[in-house]
Amino acid sequence: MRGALAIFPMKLLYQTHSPYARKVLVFAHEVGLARDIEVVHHETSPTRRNEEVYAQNPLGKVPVLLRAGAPSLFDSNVICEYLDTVHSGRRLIPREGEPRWQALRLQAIAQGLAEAGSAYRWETVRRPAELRYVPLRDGYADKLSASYDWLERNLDDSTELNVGHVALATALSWLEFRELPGFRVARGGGRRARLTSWFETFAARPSMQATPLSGQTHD
Ligand SMILES: N[C@@H](CCC(=O)N[C@@H](CS)C(=O)NCC(=O)O)C(=O)O
Repeated sequence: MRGALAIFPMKLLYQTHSPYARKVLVFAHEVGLARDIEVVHHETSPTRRNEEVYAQNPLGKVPVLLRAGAPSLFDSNVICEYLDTVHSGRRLIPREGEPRWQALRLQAIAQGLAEAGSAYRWETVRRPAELRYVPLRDGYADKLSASYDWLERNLDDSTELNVGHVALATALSWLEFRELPGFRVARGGGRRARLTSWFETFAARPSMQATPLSGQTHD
């Protein structure tokens, strides 16, 4: 099953409540590499330095992939790119043509959802109350809502599974886990039935069931 370039064993600096770290682990499950990766939980926050993570990633963020005898890899996009080269199954990051651009665009939206959700959390629960800025919170809520609407219109549920789907499912799952403005119901009150149905189908996959979110942020 393994490609010639694989460097085993691999260790993943992970966080049980990170959408980005879970994206990598779900990806690993989907391509059959999960058993080759040791997963190590780390708490990270820009207000609480984690030296072990900083030693591998100067941004101080997880996920980071450690490979025997090779440099560490980050961020989640790069790690997924790497993992996709070390299995011999169907590539989840199409190598060329429109399927590639569609998969990467979906991944970009998913990353943006997680980023907007995280920024919203700073303006609602993470920053001390006196430092929160309501217009910024509302601006991030707009990004979430507009992106959910876009996905409801544009998500092509007939496309073969790709990295964009993995990124989207893990981002949506995390947004619900953190009780952020939700994707199931639009601002006008109508249900985003297509996105919801797609998510529920994906969330039932063994890769998602094997990687539940848990834990609190430590700032
Ligand atoms: N673009 C990065 C984002 C990673 C990220 O923001 N990770 C969070 C955990 S959810 C983190 O470690 N944050 C600590 C910090 O910002 O200092 C990726 O896709 O991997």
